[in-house]
Amino acid sequence: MEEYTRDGLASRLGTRLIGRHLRWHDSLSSTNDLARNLAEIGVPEGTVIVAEEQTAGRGRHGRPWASPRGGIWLSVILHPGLAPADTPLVGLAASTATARAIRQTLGLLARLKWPNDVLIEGRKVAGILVEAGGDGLWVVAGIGINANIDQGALPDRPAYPATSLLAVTGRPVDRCELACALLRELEHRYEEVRSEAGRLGVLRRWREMADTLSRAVRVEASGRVLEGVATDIDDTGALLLRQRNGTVRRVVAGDLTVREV
Ligand code: BT5
Repeated sequence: MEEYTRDGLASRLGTRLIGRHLRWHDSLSSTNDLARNLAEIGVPEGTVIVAEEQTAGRGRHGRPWASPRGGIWLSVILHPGLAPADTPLVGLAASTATARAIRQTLGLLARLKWPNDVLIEGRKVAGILVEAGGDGLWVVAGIGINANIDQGALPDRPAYPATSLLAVTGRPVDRCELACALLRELEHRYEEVRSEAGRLGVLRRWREMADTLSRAVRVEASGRVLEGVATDIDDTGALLLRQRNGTVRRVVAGDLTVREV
């Protein structure tokens, strides 16, 4: 097993953009916080910030993200040049890359829950936090994977059942190999996001791994609860929800749970 260190990762990576500049920290409040500051001062696109632990890891809407030692907690600075409405595609690219990297390195059937969660056996193993700024110049993609984390160190009552790769496989995973696969996958998916034709590829791959399409779901969006069948995502990554009265509603952001019917 390759050591999970800056040098270990840098020597194996072989990417052209993502991770060419790597910053490694033992402990940070949040890799997204540092990434945002660095994006503002104009560090090169593709810079990756890794932390062994986060003391104030964040989910969406400022929710806490448990980030003890043993996980993969990293943020990538990107300059996608997308219209604001298309920014969610970066999240789809990042979650697709995460699930594909888990499949490639561990052979586990990772699946996707809209918008950006990665599930194994219906439990959340990874989450993505995408933040944009600089008047649309930069986007930070924060990726958290519960790699070598004991089940007991995960939140007690998460919004969605949580798991870790250690809990699923019963043995520590090679974080260096997994992070390497993740950044390589992200490089490919990010290239796709930046071209019209490529975007269709990102959407297609996301759909192929989607756990939540064609299912009865509940979505909490802007303080409202919507129910229906998740029929598809559109070309900006918004969820299309067919409601009981037959109308299809487009949901740009929200929290989805599958309803047991
Ligand atoms: C997310 O938010 O899933 C985005 C998580 C992004 C984390 C990465 S780590 C690197 C970078 N730096 C950061 O500070 N963040 C990013 P959301 O969908 O809002 O889910 C948050 C909810 O998941 C919380 O309210 C908890 O219920 C639950 N949760 C907290 N920690 C978890 C964990 N480690 N695994 C699974 N669920 C967790």
